[in-house]
Amino acid sequence: MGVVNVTPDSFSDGGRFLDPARAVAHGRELVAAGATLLDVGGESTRPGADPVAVDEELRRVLPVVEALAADGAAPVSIDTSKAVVAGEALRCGATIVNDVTAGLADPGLLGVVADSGAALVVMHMQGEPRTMQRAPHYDDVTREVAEFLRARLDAARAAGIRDDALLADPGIGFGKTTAHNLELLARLADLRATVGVPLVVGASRKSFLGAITGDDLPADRDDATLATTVWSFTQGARIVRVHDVATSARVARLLDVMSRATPEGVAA
Ligand code: PMM
Repeated sequence: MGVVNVTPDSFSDGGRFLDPARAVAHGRELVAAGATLLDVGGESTRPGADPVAVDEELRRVLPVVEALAADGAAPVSIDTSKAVVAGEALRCGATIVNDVTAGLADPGLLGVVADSGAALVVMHMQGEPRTMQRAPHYDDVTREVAEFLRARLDAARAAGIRDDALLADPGIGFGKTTAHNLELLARLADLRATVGVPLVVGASRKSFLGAITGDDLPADRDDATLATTVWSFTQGARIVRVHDVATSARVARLLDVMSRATPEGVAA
């Protein structure tokens, strides 16, 4: 899943693709680099970010969703917590809603997804972006994230979303310390087994990687991100959400071939 942030303030690429034409061109580059999904977002969720008004979010994302969906080269996901934005983006051709609040921020969102037959990513976050990194606390981060995701998946099913249209995401960096992020990654296979739907992992360029490697700039964290791609896929994740698609897509192909290798050659 390639990231297309149409925002002035995202942590790694804020302001680079605020112009719709540039965002569309970037999405097309990500597909050429091997993305099989595109995630378009118009509201930054970085720690401390301010909320964006619905009109502004619509103005940012709709032309980009419409153009990329019309290309038909990769399904388009809309990264939003607002039911109106989700609904309009689905009308413009998006087929997946990626909600970092798992349907909690806007009570109408799950119904909009259900009515359209779209897929839904429910993500775990402790707190809200403005304050989530102040003092995150868990007794057992993996258990608590799994319980939250299971409850939100049940809410999605109760709203009428099909089971095979559901995905879950532990929300790396969302109300979590470096230790919490590392433990979630270490126990990803357990999380996958407990949650019971395909997992999305978004570790790309996040600050916990810099805390380990010493890379202060997000754009210098792509090799660290690649390590999380390999780890996530081998631990059972289905999708990784990344900024640098080319390296993760190449590695994903290689992992797929290796996983199918037999003494007679690579199984179909
Ligand atoms: N991370 C960001 C935004 N949206 N969605 C999901 N499902 N998972 C994530 O980890 C996630 C997300 C923040 O990263 P960005 O500012 O580079 O988009």
